[in-house]
Amino acid sequence: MRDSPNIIITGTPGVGKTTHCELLSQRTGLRHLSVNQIVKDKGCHEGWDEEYSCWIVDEDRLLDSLEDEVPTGGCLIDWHACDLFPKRWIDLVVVLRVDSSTLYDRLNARGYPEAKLQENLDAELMDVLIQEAREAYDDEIVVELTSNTSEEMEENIDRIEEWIKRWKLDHGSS
Ligand code: DAT
Repeated sequence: MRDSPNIIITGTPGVGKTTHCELLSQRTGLRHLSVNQIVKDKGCHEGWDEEYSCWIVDEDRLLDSLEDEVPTGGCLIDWHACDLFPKRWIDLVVVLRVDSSTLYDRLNARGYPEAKLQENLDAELMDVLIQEAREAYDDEIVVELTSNTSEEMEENIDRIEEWIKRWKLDHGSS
């Protein structure tokens, strides 16, 4: 039993996961778990992929290192994948979406190598993350939100904050 929900904030790199999690953490007190950071800090990987410039994640080691923290609740899980977390851990999955041109600009500004940039643009166009979320979790807990502008981000934050308050009321923990 947890008295605060666990929320996955997912989506293609560049959609705004980190920005949403930081704002939500400030507003709600939920903890921002940056999975990229955990993979790096706790060594949950099998080395560095030069072509895509990212860690090759060891999912078993990652889950082991989250096992103590996540089940107790109150986590905003920030990652570009979502289907490895056990269903019993998760109360809401937010999939952020952006237009191709916006995503291109954001990833280009990050200096992504061409192969990685193109792979992520394709993934966003082909609905990879929303499909992964719908396959892994019940439809009722999966929400798709757009994040092209700061106004949309504000609306998203308000909406998720309201959802957290309602979850706490429903679970007698507000
Ligand atoms: P992610 O964690 O999904 O990789 P991010 O939070 O680091 O993405 O955001 C990538 C960049 O885009 C960063 O410079 C902040 C900006 N950004 C994110 N969401 C935005 C939004 N809704 N409106 C405008 N800029 C946004």
